Amino acid sequence: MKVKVFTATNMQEAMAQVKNGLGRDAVILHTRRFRKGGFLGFFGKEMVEVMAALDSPAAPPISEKKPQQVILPRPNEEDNKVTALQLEFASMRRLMEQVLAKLPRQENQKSPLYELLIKNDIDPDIAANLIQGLPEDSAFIGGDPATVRKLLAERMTNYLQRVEGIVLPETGCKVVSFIGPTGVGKTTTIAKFAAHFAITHGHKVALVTADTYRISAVEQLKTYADIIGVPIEIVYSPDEMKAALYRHRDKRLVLVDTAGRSPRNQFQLAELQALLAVDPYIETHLVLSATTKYTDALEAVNRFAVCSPQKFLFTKLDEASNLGTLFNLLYQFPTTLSYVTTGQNVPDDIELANPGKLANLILED
Ligand SMILES: Nc1nc2c(ncn2[C@@H]2O[C@H](COP(=O)(O)OP(=O)(O)OP(=O)(O)O)[C@@H](O)[C@H]2O)c(=O)[nH]1
Ligand SMILES: [Mg+2]
Repeated sequence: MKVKVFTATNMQEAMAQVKNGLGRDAVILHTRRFRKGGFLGFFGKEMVEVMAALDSPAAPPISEKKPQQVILPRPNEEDNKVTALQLEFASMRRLMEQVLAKLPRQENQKSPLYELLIKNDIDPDIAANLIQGLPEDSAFIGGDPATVRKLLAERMTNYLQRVEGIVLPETGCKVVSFIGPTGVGKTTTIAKFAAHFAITHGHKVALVTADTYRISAVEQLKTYADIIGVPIEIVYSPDEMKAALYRHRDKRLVLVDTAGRSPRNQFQLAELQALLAVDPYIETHLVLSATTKYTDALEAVNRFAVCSPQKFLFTKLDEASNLGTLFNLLYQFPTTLSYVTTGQNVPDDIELANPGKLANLILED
């Protein structure tokens, strides 16, 4: 690994030096502000120091630590957040379903609807529960199998019922942050929102990025901000975050981008938690890709619970072969669903989640 220290009169200049010196894949290790010259640190010129590193290609991969104990969220969170109670409730429900599913129910295995749910990666225990009590004999309800399927779709819709997008208050500023594993589409989704609220609806919007881990990440959002014509702030610490939010208190909407975090890195998650704790009114959306395996997504939800997200946002529905992960998670965690994204195009490929439409997609052959 190549490590270098850069000094400049401001952060932009320092970042330009990092980019020139180490390239776009450089990783920022440390930043500090200090005064140069003057007397006892007074009257000196303010300078910025950035320590950055570049992984040499030959370096062996850094192995992830083994998953440690789950950090539960602060006990006094509001009801609609993924709280410790919700996590406990979800694991109790899961246990109960496992017990129920073990009871002899031969008909499950024969039911074509059960098979369809399994084919669409619905968790077997959840699938068994969903079809329980549905009329087995379609002749019983007029000889129409489509009616049984409709009943099942309605049942599934109930689990997806809690939907709310980004709702701006009558007056004042709304701050929405986006957290989630790496590469799920947080930054692209923020660009979609920025264009939607600023260009389509003419609201005053600002972007704040705390993703200073990679030079290219800052540039990615900056490019969108320039195209859309909204201001962008780059923050390196909770204090800077607080100051940036204060500076943009005249905006209707401030969108906060964060660095993609491995759900297994507790240190990174604690950093993220500290950043979002500067303002209790920040609405946090946990961004998850619909292409993620259910068990991995479940782990991400458990780990990111430390940041108390209020809403789930699912990306990459266009790439997912089915929506099993999305449904399984919302079945386990009765959390509000906000948007789904369906492609890479900014600003078009995003929509408010539609429970009925999603239930029917889940039941597609
Ligand atoms: N197919 C598809 N691709 C998407 C969607 N949303 C984002 N992407 C793509 O996913 C890739 C990663 O997107 P980013 O927005 O950079 O993801 P991120 O979560 O900000 O990534 P990190 O900041 O590295 O954690 C890009 O190639 C996006 O174009 C989507 O809905 N569908
Ligand atoms: Mg990003």
